[in-house]
Amino acid sequence: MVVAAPRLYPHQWSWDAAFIAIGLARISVPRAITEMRTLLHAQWDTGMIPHIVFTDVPGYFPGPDVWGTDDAEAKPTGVQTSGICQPPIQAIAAARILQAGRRAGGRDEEDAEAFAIEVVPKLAAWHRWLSSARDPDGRGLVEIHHGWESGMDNSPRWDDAYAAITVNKSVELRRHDTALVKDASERPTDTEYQRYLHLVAQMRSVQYRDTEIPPIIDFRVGDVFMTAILAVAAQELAQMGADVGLSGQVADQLALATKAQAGVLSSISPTTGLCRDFDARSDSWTSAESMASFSALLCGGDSLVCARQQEIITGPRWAGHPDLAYALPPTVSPRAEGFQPRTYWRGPNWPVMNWLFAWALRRRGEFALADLWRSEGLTQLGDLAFSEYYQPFTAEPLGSRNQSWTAAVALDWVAEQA
Ligand code: 9WN
Repeated sequence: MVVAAPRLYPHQWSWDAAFIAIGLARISVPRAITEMRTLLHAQWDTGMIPHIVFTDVPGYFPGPDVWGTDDAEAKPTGVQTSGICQPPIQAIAAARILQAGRRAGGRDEEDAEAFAIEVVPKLAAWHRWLSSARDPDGRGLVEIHHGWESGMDNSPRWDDAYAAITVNKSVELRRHDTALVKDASERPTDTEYQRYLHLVAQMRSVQYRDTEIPPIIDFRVGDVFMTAILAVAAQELAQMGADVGLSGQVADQLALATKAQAGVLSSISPTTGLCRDFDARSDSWTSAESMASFSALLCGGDSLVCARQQEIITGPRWAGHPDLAYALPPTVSPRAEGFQPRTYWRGPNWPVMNWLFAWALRRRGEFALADLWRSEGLTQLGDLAFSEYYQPFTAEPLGSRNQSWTAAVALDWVAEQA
């Protein structure tokens, strides 16, 4: 397996692993398969793919002792994991591995076919779990119970939900991240971490049992971006299942994709035309503007909605802002109140997000914009820092260096462009 980053993240992360496998598939089908197998080996009995699979390397907080998932009945034994999940990129990666194997032929093709047959049922179970256990109110949106599940940890998307949380008993923070990333403003604050840990403690108190979490957790938000990814991932899986003769195993995936797509479209604000998350605790749509506001561009489903979102994201409020170093969308609009160009998910540009949106645009036939973001994205990565994120005006590399998924994105783009 590949760790998410050499020092900051010395373990395997779920959606990182999928992006990493997409990059690896360009240079080594067996390595891409190993990456995915390692992750899926840690899949819980419920179908959940945990967000972290721990190595025994120390130096990350919160580690296995804080998660305490050994008490969770659904966790497989012999592996240490966190107790939450992340966006479901895995079927997209599996389909790319199959494609790469078939392109290469020979042994790679045989391995990729065998791998596809092995993972189709696992990924189908994962999607089913997201669509059922994580949609307890039947709203059509995947509900998350921690900002980390969104992958966009401290995005303004979660500000209201987090503001409503009162942490009664503060936890001792043993953070390593702020020692490794020298400028603390690039990372979330201690107050944010107190809330993060509070939610982990709540889930742990019910041994991570799916049905017992919603009634007790202080964070329940329907995540529109995760839902859009589920919609495309389920479509990819339906196709891949049919390709390897396992149509029966994926019989529900297109319906599940349609439900997720409808969930995304139901979130569109009639005033802005943008997607929104739904806060189940306050029973209201959120108003924060972020890259997730453009989730319809990932899953499509309504050409007028997509055309409007594409116009906004390429306009001066976003990727067309005149002061940007590259014409790429920052995680938050530079014109939004609270935009912070150096702080994690509150403004910087994330290469992996550029890849995801460019991939989805290409898939929906939007070649010109997909080409532009690939070419701008590759130029940005020409600094060879492979940073976790970038200051959008100066292109200064921020967060971790040699972040694995950033390198993976570069590998895929270079090969695709060739
Ligand atoms: C918590 C590994 C992960 C990414 C997330 C990113 C960051 C972790 C952290 O790093 O989150 O999961 O410790 O900050 O926000 O998207 O998967 O690269």
